[in-house]
Amino acid sequence: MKNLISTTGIAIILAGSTQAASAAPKTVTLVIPSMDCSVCPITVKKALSQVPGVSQVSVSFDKRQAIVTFDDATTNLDALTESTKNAGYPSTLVGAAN
Ligand SMILES: [Cu+2]
Repeated sequence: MKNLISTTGIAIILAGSTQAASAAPKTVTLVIPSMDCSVCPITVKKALSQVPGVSQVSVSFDKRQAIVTFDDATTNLDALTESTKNAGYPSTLVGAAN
């Protein structure tokens, strides 16, 4: 049983690294209506940047939008929206590129 667990663990690690090597970066635009002053985008950007797998974040206060580039093998849309929600700014997807 112990053997089975450690073998499975190694298999997961190997599968993870293979995926990461071949993953294409994905870019999504999130709309964040609750940003109400010019400091809000800084908080939102910080929250999104801290999600593992996120490589680029651009937040527009004028448009109430955040454009996020991330590695879809490492993270996903739910993790992004969760991070802004936890920072106090619920967000939703407006469009996806790639
Ligand atoms: Cu603000």
